[in-house]
Amino acid sequence: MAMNRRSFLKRMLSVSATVAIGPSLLVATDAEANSELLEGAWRTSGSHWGAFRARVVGGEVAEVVAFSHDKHPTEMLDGIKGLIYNPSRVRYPMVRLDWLKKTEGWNTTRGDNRFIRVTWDQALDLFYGELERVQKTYGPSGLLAGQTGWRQTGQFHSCTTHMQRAIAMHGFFVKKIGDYSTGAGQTILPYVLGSTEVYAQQTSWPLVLENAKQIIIWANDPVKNAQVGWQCPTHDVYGYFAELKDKVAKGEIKVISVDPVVSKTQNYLGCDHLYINPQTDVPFMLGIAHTLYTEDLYDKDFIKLYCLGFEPFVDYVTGKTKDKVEKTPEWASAICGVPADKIREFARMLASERTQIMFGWCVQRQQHGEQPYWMGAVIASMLGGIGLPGGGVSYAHHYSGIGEPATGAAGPGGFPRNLDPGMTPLHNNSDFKGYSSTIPVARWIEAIEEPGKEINYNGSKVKLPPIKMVVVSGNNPWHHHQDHNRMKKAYYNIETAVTIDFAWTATCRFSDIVLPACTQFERNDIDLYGAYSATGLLAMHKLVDPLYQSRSDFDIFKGLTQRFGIGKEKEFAQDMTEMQWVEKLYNECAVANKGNFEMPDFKTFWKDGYVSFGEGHTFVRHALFREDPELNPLGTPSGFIEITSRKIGSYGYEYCQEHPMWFEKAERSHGGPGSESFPFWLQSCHPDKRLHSQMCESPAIRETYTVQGREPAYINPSDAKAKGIKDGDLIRVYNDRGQLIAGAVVSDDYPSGVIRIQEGAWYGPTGSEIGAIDTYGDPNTMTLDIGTSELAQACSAYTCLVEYEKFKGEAPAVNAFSGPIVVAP
Ligand SMILES: Nc1nc2c(c(=O)[nH]1)N[C@H]1C(S)=C(S)[C@@H](COP(=O)(O)OP(=O)(O)OC[C@H]3O[C@@H](n4cnc5c(=O)[nH]c(N)nc54)[C@H](O)[C@@H]3O)O[C@H]1N2
Ligand SMILES: Nc1nc2c(c(=O)[nH]1)N[C@H]1C(S)=C(S)[C@@H](COP(=O)(O)OP(=O)(O)OC[C@H]3O[C@@H](n4cnc5c(=O)[nH]c(N)nc54)[C@H](O)[C@@H]3O)O[C@H]1N2
Ligand SMILES: [Mo]
Repeated sequence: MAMNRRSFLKRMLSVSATVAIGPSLLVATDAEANSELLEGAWRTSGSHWGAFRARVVGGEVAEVVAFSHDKHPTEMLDGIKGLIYNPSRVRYPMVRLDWLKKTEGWNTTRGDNRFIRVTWDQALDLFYGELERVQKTYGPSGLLAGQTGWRQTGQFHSCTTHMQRAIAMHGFFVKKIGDYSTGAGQTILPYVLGSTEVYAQQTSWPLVLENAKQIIIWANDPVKNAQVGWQCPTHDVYGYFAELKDKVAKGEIKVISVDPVVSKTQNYLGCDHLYINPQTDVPFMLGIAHTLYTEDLYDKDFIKLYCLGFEPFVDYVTGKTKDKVEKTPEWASAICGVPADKIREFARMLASERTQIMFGWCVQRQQHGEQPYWMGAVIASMLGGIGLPGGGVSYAHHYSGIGEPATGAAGPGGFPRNLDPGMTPLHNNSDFKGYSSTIPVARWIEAIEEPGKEINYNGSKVKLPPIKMVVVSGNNPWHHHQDHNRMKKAYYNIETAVTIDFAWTATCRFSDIVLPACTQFERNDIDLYGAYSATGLLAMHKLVDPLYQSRSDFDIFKGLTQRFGIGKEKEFAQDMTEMQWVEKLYNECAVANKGNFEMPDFKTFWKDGYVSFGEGHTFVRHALFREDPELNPLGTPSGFIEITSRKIGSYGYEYCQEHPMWFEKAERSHGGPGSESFPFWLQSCHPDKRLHSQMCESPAIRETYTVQGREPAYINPSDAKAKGIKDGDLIRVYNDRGQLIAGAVVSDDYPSGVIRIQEGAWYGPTGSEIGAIDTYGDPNTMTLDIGTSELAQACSAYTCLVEYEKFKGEAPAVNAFSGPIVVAP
């Protein structure tokens, strides 16, 4: 590729002094790769928020506009510039003062945020030294590097993959199973429907719109949640939402949102609302099942042909077994708050016409979260619509464009997470000394707290390993994990915490070594356009050079592996540069698609920034199974829908038995346990205007929703009035586990007894002491950290009660976004 000398010189001149001393190993190659992208030219990129083009002027991103193929761009694109340029950027490698000096009590001062600046070499030497020490002292069970999260998009620069491959070259480490999103769902549904369902393609929206007469949006807010995607979203699904809105207005499809709150989706569609008390979907569904059964409204043929174990379930519903209580609508009503007549009416309505039930994921991110999903499958089976277009049950229509027609094109592969054949770790010791090498993802704090404890998990025993070192990249556990004060205390047992991030999140604050990564906008990559639709491929053109002393994760881990021995960094990188990798992934994708989709050569693709795979095709979930259950069995033990699971029954668990059941929660509002002391249910739903904690740091977009600079807390007008709180006031929200300051937004969308604070708000405690008030408003300051049940051991963030009051006195300043307190060594 010929170097355009003039643009290269111009680029060099526009690079600021700090960046010029930056150590990128790949500057020459990058400049070459971008040489055709002239100063001031539009560059293309994908992201979790959608595709866009950006113009760079004078070495700075000047403008970001939505990609022309995206007809429904999210306003979160306005936050992109703020991700690159903001005071929270991690600028230099930093080491925590008390940790480095081993000051007395050094292990209890994490979170005081005092750090000293070190060079890259010093930081990587320290990181390597700690890996050595922990492997030699404790072996592989001492190191946790298995957590993953919403690292930025890009097939090559998947940062956690880089971290895990590098560490695997050093030695074995503790890994995780499951995720925070769907831990309960992905564990229970394979027993019931034969696949996780939550990450599977679902019936295409055009077929749903054509065939469904009724859609139940159950614990689900797709209009809010489809704004982001695991890979770059096309947002085509918003075209279908618009059609649905139109059909609702014309009375062609009846849509009901089953939710304690009035969601963004309900407001958008103008659909009906069925209010339900929080965490009580199972009693409501049992009441529905009771009506369908006793009024003979269920599809007996479907149950006979496609399901197993209906009778034991019916015996439970009719009160013959277990608690011997008949699950009448009256029984259900007393718990779920829906009048008994309304439950009957709802059940009759479901049975009257073809109904598509669409669950969100929130309802399984609570204690016993396995049960509502299992019950949902049972209700859908009784209705008999599974496998029909516009019928049955789905658990993913809100996620990553699922339901958009798909082209079937192969997407690009990625950088390898594991070692290549023939590679061996420096410390080839896989002896976990009887501890488990894999733990359910959300039980890691419990492991740090109580090493050696045995817990049940999905039919097996897990012995929690004695973790002494934690390495985090591409996720932010000090927002995503529950009960931060418990985390603080648990971390006293940790000897070393290393974080690699571009943003000075709370996870950096609670770490000992922090390495500055660059953002996706400071490197080249390739993205799939439409995670499930495979609509096309996007070039992710580097916009600017890595800011300050940040490096790409690829470069960071080349630097680390260099310390493992001569030539190790080459082994890590398979001796290829960033651009060679991007080109290789593209070319392999072209080979995989040969004959079906013709792709231009790499140079042309890189110049144009986009390749389209054309129109997608429609699909009906479970249609093949319905067509012939013998020829196309489900992946369950029997091949049928398992209303009763012998296998689960054989585990002998208390809170997940052989068929779905109602279990009372540890904490529940509206008269449930704990509500006398803490009457309000805290729902820490996914944020409308950011992706978890990402973009919370972006000042322009944060200003559009904060209240006096704090995270909003959405509360009910009569509750607010009773407490003398007005819209715009600061409030203190608290329970026995923690406290925070938030800004009140008083809205009729929230029922009495409910408070919403969106997850992902940056944790900014006033100090390192247990119980310090959070100045910005991270709900995980207060959430409960327990597993859903012995089956999935998944995140139960939505089982949480709190109290709140008007904030009195002078509120401490927000300290979440200003980076570390830099002290002299
Ligand atoms: N209370 C409550 N808690 C929850 C939830 C809830 O509903 N309620 N939801 C849960 C769910 S479903 C999820 S998925 C999790 C999400 O939890 P996370 O995935 O941990 O959340 P993110 O904020 O996306 O964190 C990603 C982090 O990676 C960093 N990062 C991004 N790209 C790169 C990169 O290229 N290199 C490096 N080095 N770093 C990068 C970002 O700056 C950010 O700090 O939260 C869970 N926690
Ligand atoms: N804008 C944006 N979109 C996102 C994300 C983001 O951070 N920002 N994160 C993505 C990720 S990682 C995930 S996992 C998904 C999350 O997807 P979900 O978990 O489905 O999303 P939530 O918005 O938290 O919850 C959906 C709805 O469930 C309702 N709900 C909560 N509890 C109950 C209950 O007990 N019963 C009933 N009936 N309803 C209940 C809530 O009121 C809310 O309206 O979203 C994805 N999409
Ligand atoms: Mo998630």
